[in-house]
Amino acid sequence: MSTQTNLQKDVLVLNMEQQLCEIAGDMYGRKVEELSDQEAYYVVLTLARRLLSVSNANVGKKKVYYICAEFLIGKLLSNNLINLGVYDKLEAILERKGKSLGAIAEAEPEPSLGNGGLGRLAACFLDSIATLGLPGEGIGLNYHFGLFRQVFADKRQKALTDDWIEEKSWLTRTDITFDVFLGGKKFVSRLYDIDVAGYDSGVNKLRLFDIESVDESVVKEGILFDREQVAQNLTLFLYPDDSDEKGRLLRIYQQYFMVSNAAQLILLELKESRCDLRAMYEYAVIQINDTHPTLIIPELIRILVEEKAFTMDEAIGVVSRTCAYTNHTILSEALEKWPLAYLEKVTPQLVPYIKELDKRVAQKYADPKVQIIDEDGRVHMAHIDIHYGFSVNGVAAIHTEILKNSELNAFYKIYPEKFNNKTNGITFRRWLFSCNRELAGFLSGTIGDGFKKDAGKLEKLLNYRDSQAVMERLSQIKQNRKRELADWLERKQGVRLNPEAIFDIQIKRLHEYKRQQMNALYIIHKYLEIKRGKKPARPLAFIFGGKAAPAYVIAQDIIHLLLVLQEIVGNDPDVSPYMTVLMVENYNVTCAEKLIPACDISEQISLASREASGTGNMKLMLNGAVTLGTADGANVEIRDLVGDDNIYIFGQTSQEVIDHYEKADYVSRDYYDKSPVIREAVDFIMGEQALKAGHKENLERLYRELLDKDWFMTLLDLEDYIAVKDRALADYEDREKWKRMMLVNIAKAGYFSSDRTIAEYNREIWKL
Ligand code: 26Q
Repeated sequence: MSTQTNLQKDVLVLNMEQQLCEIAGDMYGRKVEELSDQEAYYVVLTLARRLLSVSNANVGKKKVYYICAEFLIGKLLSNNLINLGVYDKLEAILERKGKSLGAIAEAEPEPSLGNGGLGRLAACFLDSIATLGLPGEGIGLNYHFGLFRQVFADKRQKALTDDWIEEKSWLTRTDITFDVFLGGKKFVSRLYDIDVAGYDSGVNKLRLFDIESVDESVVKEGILFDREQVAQNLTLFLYPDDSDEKGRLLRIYQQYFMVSNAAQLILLELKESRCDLRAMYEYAVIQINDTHPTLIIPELIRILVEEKAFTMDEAIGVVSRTCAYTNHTILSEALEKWPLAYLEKVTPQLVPYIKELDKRVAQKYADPKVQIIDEDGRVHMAHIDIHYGFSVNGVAAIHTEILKNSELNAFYKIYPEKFNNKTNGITFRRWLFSCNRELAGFLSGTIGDGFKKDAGKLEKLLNYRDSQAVMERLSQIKQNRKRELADWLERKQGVRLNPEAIFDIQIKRLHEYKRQQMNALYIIHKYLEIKRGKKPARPLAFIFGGKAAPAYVIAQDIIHLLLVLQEIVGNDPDVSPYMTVLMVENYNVTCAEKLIPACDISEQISLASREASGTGNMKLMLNGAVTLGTADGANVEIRDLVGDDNIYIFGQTSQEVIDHYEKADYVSRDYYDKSPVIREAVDFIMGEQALKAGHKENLERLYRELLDKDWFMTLLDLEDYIAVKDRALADYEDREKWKRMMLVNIAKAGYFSSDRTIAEYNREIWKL
């Protein structure tokens, strides 16, 4: 905690320069000034690890175990230095030696141990748990290859392996090993720890389990590998959200491996703190993220019954008071249902317990919607969490309402007291202090440092809503980030963006419900307008970033369309002075840190009711972007905070969408037939120009999908989207108005600090 003194750390910080030189000497036999950025990175890493190792741990009677299959932590160096309170000092020391800390930090390989929102949220939460001084740790898996590296070849996504682990890294190999039984065979795990520094606070741990027998050479081409050899491939890969059947069986192996280790670690720690297991819930709370760690429930029950002499009733009672579940998605296809036969194969030891849990539910409730095992013999993981946990939360207000009133309504009727909302948040340390130091510095200078510990204080900025000088500075800072982004993209991808253009950015995983395809249709519409002579007031830059699960065919097709548009627009001299389309390759946390501060218009255009929350929307708002979005997920709360004048909301409401699904009355072809604007844009996909630039196979499939199915209702909102987006672009020309909108968005972003979210989890669920 900040109030605790820590002499050892203070001394280290005082002698930081000397330490740095000593480490450089020991590692390379050279002076710091003579090191490459890469070498300097390892030196600074070593120094930071030393500082972490002498920092105080956050301890207390009760601890939260945040179990998650993904922790998308991103590069850690800058963030750790900021949280340790030494960034500025170290930057100055290095500068005197002719080195740039920013450039050194770039040398770190990014640990991409997550697919997207859920994994990044887990990383933000660890930062806030540590910052608030709460005892807690993350538990997950040490994937040798993070999410695949995306490259574009022939205007298609290619997936390559992402090996991020180097000899010197943030991982600490521990002596803790456990036996895990998979498919009846014994495997030995090992625990690796990563220190997580709180901002001006103590340190917690992220605990990642691994297996020693993993063999990276089983990877053949791209990310293909032999899936039969469990021992060699158990923690080899993070699975892309949405995989094929074989991949899925391996997912269960991974999930049980994670959960078995987690259960053993928790019980070990409880033993060390001499807790009475019958009061386990007074010492531990387990937060289950999505259904991936659900098997921890039957696993703990099994251990208590078989090894700790609990009766079944006692075990179920204690575990149910310890576990809480967070739902991160309402797409029914994403709610895990595993065939019992799979579980028999991977974890036969759990099957009797799952059957017992099922039997108890069946005895009490007749409704087939709430059963654990359905008539097809599939185990509904979320149902285990809801029946046998004490809390069920959604991740944004509207999402929780949809869970209560529609998706999980049958459960809400049984357990209204379990349901609660915890609107997501983001750590301002990474998403403001680190990625936009100039903005953070300017804010400190204007409204004081208070917002750094209490994000709500950002509202003080509203006092300056009529200050020309403040708004001018905000706009200059945005311009600086746009220039930096343009330079970086030119180096990275050889495409030059005009920093004077409006930067319209959509960055997130590719998914039909997120509707990148709707943005693409807008771009086609704009392109054709310009061709007909209707020039925009200022150049437009449409920037995308995101990966598509390799098995998700339509998502691949959408990437293809975007790359085709990038080429058509880029090669057309009539249009290229007025607009650019750019799909950033291999979008990851590092890219996000450069794109977000440079954004003018934040695209949050999911089909209403489908995006649980979104967190990119919060990061973009915090950095002064204005949201163009549907009334979905946290966009709704953004609107409530900034007011209708400071956001662009369009499209049908979540209730209207839910009604369409219920009545099955949405027919995309009707919209196509009715509207010449829609028809023209959709037809462009199969027009001569597109077919010449792209592949018929991809384009035709996407075209047919839009016309014959369009499950996520792209055409439903397209006309409204075009109208509102055009209005936003026109408003941008009213520079005063726009700058004030930027200011209001920044000022109101405080609510989305993950410190607020975590304080709520703690107050209402964890009670640490
Ligand atoms: C499941 C089975 C097999 C393979 C992969 C998966 C899998 C993996 C990852 C399913 C889902 C995910 C990730 C989900 C996710 O990121 N959800 C997002 O969570 C964010 C944090 O709460 C929300 O802001 C987003 O709205 C939500 O989409």
